[in-house]
Amino acid sequence: MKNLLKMMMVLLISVSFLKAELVEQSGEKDGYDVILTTKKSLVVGDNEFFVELQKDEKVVTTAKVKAKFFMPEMPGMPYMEYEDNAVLENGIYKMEINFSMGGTWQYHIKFKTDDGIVHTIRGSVNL
Ligand SMILES: [Cu+2]
Repeated sequence: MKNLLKMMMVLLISVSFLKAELVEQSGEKDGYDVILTTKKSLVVGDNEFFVELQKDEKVVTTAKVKAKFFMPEMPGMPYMEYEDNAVLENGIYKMEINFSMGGTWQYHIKFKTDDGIVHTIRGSVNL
């Protein structure tokens, strides 16, 4: 009986590991490589997102980065959005985004570079 319980625990744990899906997306805009990641799978509530910016394979740490995550209006649900300005930590821009529900959230990540130009990259995540 004890062994069965142990086996079920192991199964449960491995299933939850399989379900843990980290965000890892990359895109390119105006010669900049943008890498969006999370260290945990997305949840309803607060989530940390990390953005790495590179140009010509060099890390760019002088940009102003912000993100907007939003979900269009649906039957019984108004348009929702959440924005945050990133904070630079060890060469990586960090943001905290609160998701009020599961589903597909679209995002716009804007980064303003030294030349004053604002670049926008678009995508979506699921939770
Ligand atoms: Cu919704």
